[in-house]
This record gives sequence, C-alpha cells and structure tokens, in this order.
Amino acid sequence: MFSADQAGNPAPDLVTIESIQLSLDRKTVTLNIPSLRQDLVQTSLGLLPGLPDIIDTPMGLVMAIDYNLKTADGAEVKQSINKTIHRVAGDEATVKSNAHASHMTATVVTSPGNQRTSAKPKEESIDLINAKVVDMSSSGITLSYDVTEIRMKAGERLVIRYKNKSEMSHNVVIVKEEADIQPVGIAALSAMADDFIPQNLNPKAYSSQEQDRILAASSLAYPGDTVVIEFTPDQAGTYPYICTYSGHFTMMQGRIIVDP
Ligand SMILES: [Cu+2]
Repeated sequence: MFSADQAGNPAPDLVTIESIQLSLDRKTVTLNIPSLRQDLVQTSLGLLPGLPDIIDTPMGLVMAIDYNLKTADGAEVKQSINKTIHRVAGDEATVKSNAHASHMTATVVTSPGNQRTSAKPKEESIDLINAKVVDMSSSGITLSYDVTEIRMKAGERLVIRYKNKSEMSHNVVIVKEEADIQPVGIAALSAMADDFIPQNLNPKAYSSQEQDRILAASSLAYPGDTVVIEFTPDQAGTYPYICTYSGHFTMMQGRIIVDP
C-alpha cells in the first residue's frame, strides 16, 4: 500500500468527505470525495519508484470506508467497506474502455480468443492423500486470509483448500519471493479475463518473466466457492501467497515457510 499524496510513502492517506447524499428511494448513500480526482490513480502509480515496465494499467487505490448509520426504523448499521478504485469517472482510460470504476461492480469479461469457460469446476479433484492439507478461508469484508503462515518441509506436497466465506471474490497465488508480490499483483490487474492470473494474453503487458514469478495459482473463488491449490516446493525458503483479485495483494497475503 502506498500513499497517493506522498509518492513512495507506504502509508494510507486520509480523505475528506465533502458531502453525503441519500438517494430518493433512500437505498443509496453517495459520498462526495473531491480528493479522488481525475488522474489520481495514474499519478500515484507513475511516481512509485522501481515499477516494472510491464505495467500498462493503473494500480488502483485501495480504500477503506468505516460507516455507522442509523436506518429509518432506528437500527444501527456499523460496517466497513474495503474497495479498490482503478479508475475515477472522467479519466481518459474510463472513457476509452468504459470500464467500471470499482471492482465491487466490475464484471469479468472474456476475450473472444479465450478458451476458458466461466463454468469450469471450482474444486478440482486433487489427491489429498500423502499431502499436507491446510484449510484456509476468508470471511466478511476484510481483505485477509485466516491462515497467514504455513510451515512445511521441502519435497512435501501442500494442498490448500480455500473456502471463500467472504462477500468478495478472492484467489490464492503463490509467488517465488517477496519481490514478486507487487509486480504480480499489478500485472494481475490487467488480467481480468483470466481470473486475475496474468497469462500471455498481451505480450506487451505480460513478459514471460512475470509468469515465472508465479509458482501456483488457484481458480478465482467467488463468494461461497471453495478452490484448491497444490504446491510442492523442492527448495527451502519463504514463499508468499497473495490474492491477485483487483488490488487485494497489498493486504491479502500469507507466507509458506519451507524448511529443508
Ligand atoms: Cu482477494
């Protein structure tokens, strides 16, 4: 996570809400936040040092909103929303691609040449015998896994069964090392048609080097889905796992620590 106002500073920015409107049907609350100005996403990305040149997409602004509302019948509604903003209305990219401003309303599009179907099985049949099986999940609206550290031995076969009990889509992607988290997470933003796993769809955006950074990846788990990921490391080390869905990688992380 990086500050948009102070380039390179890994800290959140506070934003000011100028006004709050309730829609006529009293079902939608609109927050007016002037600091989410046009080109902010691009600007913050462009100023980050050391970004790989494979990136041709805005990284996105990860935003958290805590709210405390009282409904018309007096009930208290206390929640927080974590969201990623990839484009702000009025941005050039928004006009061109007609993309949604936020992943909360985004739809997964499939490019014409893409052979993968959205009906593919979510829970592949993976042999659980002679494997270290770890059950992992996410719940609610927090961007996190309930298991953030997995210890195993080199040569062991790890099977993570990930149950998405949350209200957002997630996945589990194992990368080679810490330095791969950001490039993979950013490249994944342009891989919506491939369930946020960077493929060789666009040679400009995805070099083979980026693919090499990924060791294993699950399918995309929609809310309620269970997906399975298999990983057999032959070398000791620390292998991070991240969610590559729509900018979650900055917060949604864990580590697999492999002993010799
Ligand atoms: Cu996620």
